[in-house]
Amino acid sequence: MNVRVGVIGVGMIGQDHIRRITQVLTGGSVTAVNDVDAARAGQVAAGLPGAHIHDTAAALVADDNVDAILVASWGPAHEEQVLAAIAAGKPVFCEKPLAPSSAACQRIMDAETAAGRRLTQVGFMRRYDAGYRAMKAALDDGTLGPPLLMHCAHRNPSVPPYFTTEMSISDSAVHEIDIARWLFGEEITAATVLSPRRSGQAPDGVRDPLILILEMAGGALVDDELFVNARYGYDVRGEVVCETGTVALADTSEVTVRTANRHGGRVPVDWRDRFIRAYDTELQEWLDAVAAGTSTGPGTWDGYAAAAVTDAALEALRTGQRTAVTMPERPDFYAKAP
Ligand code: NAD
Ligand code: ISE
Repeated sequence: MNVRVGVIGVGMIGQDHIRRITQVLTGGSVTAVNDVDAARAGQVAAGLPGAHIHDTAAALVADDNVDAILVASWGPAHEEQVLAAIAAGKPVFCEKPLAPSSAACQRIMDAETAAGRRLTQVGFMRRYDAGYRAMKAALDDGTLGPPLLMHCAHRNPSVPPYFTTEMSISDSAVHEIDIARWLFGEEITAATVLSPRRSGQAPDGVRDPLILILEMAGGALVDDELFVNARYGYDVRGEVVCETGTVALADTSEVTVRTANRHGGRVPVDWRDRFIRAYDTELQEWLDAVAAGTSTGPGTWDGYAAAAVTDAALEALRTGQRTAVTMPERPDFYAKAP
């Protein structure tokens, strides 16, 4: 089956996903686009023969030539667009965050539960990265013993002008929040945010770097350095310390060059560069699942749980206090696959 995809939001990642669906992956085509920036929608559609430009996201969702929806608009627009897809009974891939608050994610969960079918996949692409997958296999294997700590770093060279201190949590740290839940197979129970000396490279009003500390249900601690104006490149690190060993993400450089008594490698330019294969695998598996009428990847519960932790971390950022995560038990409808 060829899955006809309608894309809402054709900015940086929307265009990158269109490129991979049309040029890299199999089993999908892009038949419609929508963006509040009509000129941008027109430019992108010009490169997609036969694709229809819709004035509204609702019209795109209703299009009979669209089997599935890819939402890559800004976070605050996600809720309405995902709800429209669910109401139409169409599978939807939504970029992270699923929605900016746990209350908004709860409304999506309610709608999906009422529809009786898991239709939503959230863009937590790190779960598809070869490095994180190998790390999870090493932890699940058990030979390293129980995990005690995880050290993470999330460094961006720079961020767009609209980026706020809060977005270091809601937009960036949400990836470590999801990956920690996935790696440990546990929920996060509390968050604390520390704010060290501010980098002179940070735009006015932005507190950068930050340290986020997450408490896992099983007692392990995760520390996450968020440094979104690190300048030198895009650098994502992770190491889990267990009772009898550790497992760390390897250097992503393809080669190491040695010369003149020095050695060095490449640092990725940005997230597209660092996670290119993960995005490919993520979207290929989504297309395959849509074609098969199933649902596989991180879903609405994962988007909700990440938002609940984000809510707590934002409160911790505001107050300077350790903040407990408020979250119900995982509903049966979202039970983990056996
Ligand atoms: P962007 O600003 O480059 O693009 C967003 C596009 O959405 C813009 O063209 C904008 O005009 C459009 N848009 C905004 N509101 C809209 C609405 N209501 N209806 C239709 N179009 C709308 O941003 P981006 O960097 O591409 O980010 C988009 C989303 O993808 C965000 O949720 C972001 O967090 C996520 N993202 C995920 C990753 C990842 O690693 N998984 C990386 C980058 C961005
Ligand atoms: C961006 O939205 C992403 O999701 C990237 O993966 C992340 O590294 C970056 O910090 C975010 O702004």
